[in-house]
Amino acid sequence: MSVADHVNAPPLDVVVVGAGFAGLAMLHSARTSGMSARLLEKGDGVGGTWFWNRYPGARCDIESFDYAYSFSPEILAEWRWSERYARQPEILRYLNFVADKLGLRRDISFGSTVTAITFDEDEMHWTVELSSGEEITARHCVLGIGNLSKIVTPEYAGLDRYRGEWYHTGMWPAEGVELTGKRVAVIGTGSSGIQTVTAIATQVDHLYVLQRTPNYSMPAQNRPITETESRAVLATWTERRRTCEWSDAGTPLPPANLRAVDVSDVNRNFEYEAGWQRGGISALSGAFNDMFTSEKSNQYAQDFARRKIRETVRNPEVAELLCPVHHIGTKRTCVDTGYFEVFNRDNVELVDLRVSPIVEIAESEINLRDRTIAVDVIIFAIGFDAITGAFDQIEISGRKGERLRDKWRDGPRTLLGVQTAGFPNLFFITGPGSPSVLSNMVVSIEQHVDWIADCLRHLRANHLTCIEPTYEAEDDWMSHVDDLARGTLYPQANSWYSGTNVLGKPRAFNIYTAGCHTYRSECENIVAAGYSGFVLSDNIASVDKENCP
Ligand code: NA7
Repeated sequence: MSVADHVNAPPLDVVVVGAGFAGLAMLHSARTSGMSARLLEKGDGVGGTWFWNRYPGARCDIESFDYAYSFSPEILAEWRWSERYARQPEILRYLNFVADKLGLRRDISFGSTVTAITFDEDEMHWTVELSSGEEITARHCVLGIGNLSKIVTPEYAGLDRYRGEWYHTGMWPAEGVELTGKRVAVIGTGSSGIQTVTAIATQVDHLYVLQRTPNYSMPAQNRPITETESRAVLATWTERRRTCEWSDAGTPLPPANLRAVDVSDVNRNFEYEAGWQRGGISALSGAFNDMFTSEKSNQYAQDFARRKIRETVRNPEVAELLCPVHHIGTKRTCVDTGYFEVFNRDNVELVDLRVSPIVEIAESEINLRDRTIAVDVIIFAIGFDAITGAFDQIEISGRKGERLRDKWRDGPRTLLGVQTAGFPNLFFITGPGSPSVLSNMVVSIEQHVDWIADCLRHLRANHLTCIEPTYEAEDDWMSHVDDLARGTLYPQANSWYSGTNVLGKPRAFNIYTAGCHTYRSECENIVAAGYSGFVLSDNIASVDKENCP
């Protein structure tokens, strides 16, 4: 069937938007629950983040064994990861393998950009409008549109006159880009920039790394996975996954029991060094339990990370420029294999944009305040309008015609990150107000997919037709999320976590910071209490009456 087959047809049970990890799992779950479902995806293939982010060196910062679905024993048994941290092409192959294995493609419409989603109160369904003008209807709508899917568009004076090639890491051409022997500038030193720089340094003629803010980066300690290791991990994988689900960040790392402020310098450095050798995003944050709550603890970890940079980068001036000063972890920590070493190469030059910002881009060069850089290729690794950006790309209207973008003007409002009041039967996967990007996304995605599927089955079993949070419960939840965040160092940083990387976006830290374990308990308790904080009904009129802002 195609989209056309659903036009003027009776409403589907579920329409899902986005064919990344979230959407694929949701489609599968809806189908296995006996619901009619269709998934709409703007790209030409499955993959979401991993479909678009094909830049050189793109790699996951969660271990491959844990960055995988748990719902299919068959997939688990048949798939083999080749490296501790998988590269983008391998993750994309995995998602294609899953889509084929589960026969998902027959219910996916590719090349289908959703432009509007409108709730019809008379008919009690959602109308989903595509850029083609086609419309389909569904009783429930689930958005798996990603936390990092709307790129920050480069807006530099003169870019339209630039004659060279330019690319954004988040929209990298599928056919790849030939960079051999070229003069290349990478703008941005977040995860995407750091991975790109490391991957292309040996290939290009000259590489300019244009840095505005230096970032902390932990060594991946990446390595191939042998068949023997795979078998050993798979033998106890179910327990490992359960550990992830009830952990702080959705990974199998044992919880740290000590505070950095309570141990001697020798012991502290011993723990940091052990973490460094273990590698990965929690190399330092996993060593003690107070890095995100204590200035002093955070300072210890910062000092250790800066010392590593100074030990690695031979030119002391360059090393100082690469040393970050913000609280470690409050901007997304990067993971690398040889990033700082790149700056010991003769063909790599670090350019400090704080000293000399970009003034404009000319026909064949970038004009900085103090100098000009002639380049053949510019790579913008300048990030995403995260968390809420993807929502803004769709005109979403709920009860009484209220627009989501109006409701969320000062920041998103949800209960649990799965629903927002006034928008019945509309669900979000890893939405704002949930642990989302502070956790292993696949574990958090599966939790939400299970929660939503259970909820839909509950509605069906009880002959109910709609669910939405109460405004009161939503306010309480967002205050709770805010209180938790204020107890940490996170909100102090300028980053995509709090929206400060996008001009004009309200500063708001809407990520649940108390960990996956606590969040999971909160979700379970709400269900056990009969979906407390939600209005469940068999008619919209009673929802209208009961739930007012
Ligand atoms: P990030 O982490 O938001 O990094 C973007 C980088 O680009 C960061 O260094 C920014 O500096 C820099 N930036 C942004 N705008 C500009 C302009 N106008 N001029 C110069 N430099 C700029 O995005 P990524 O794509 O690297 O990573 C996103 C997530 O994807 C990552 O955390 C992983 O979870 C996967 P700033 O810090 O704002 O000074």
